[in-house]
Amino acid sequence: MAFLNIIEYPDPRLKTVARPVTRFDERLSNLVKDMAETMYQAPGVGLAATQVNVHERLLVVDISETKDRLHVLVNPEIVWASEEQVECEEGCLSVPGVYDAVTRPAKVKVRAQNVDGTPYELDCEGLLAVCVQHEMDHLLGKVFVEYLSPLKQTRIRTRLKKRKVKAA
Ligand code: K1U
Ligand code: ZN
Repeated sequence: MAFLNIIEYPDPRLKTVARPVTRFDERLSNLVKDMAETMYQAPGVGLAATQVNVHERLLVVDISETKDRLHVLVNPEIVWASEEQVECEEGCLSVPGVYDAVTRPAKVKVRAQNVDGTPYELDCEGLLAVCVQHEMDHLLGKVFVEYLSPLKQTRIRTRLKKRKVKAA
């Protein structure tokens, strides 16, 4: 297993739209293991393949404190979303140090495949619903800061540029 490099905003590769996964092979199961390890080590509660520069429809999520409830979603699709919306503070491993409120459907039902290709459905609410929607946005090339005002987006870009210069 290996830790993968997480791409940071505003890297243009984060805008890539992921293609469906078609091969459920050893390469996929190794990628899932590496993504899970990278997410736990970061630490984070979710990670989309886009963030590790793999442009395939795959994400991992684990919102448990015990880090033993990993959800692997291959080719996820939202098949139902509640009318009820919820505002939640979001963060992103690709936008380090930035947290802000985003409003999304409070509950979603997601159809996905597991690492073997077996289809299943997942009913999500609370942080799981927020996290799954956030990760699915990554697969469409969208980062949560795009829900914020243009002024906030400019400030975030400036802050991250300064952070990068300082780290160099
Ligand atoms: O980068 C990502 O997409 C992962 C992101 C998921 C997320 C968190 C909160 C709301 C929406 C989406 C993170 O994991 S950011 C880090 C974080 O929130 C966290 C880290 C350690 C423990 C608990 C939470
Ligand atoms: Zn993110």
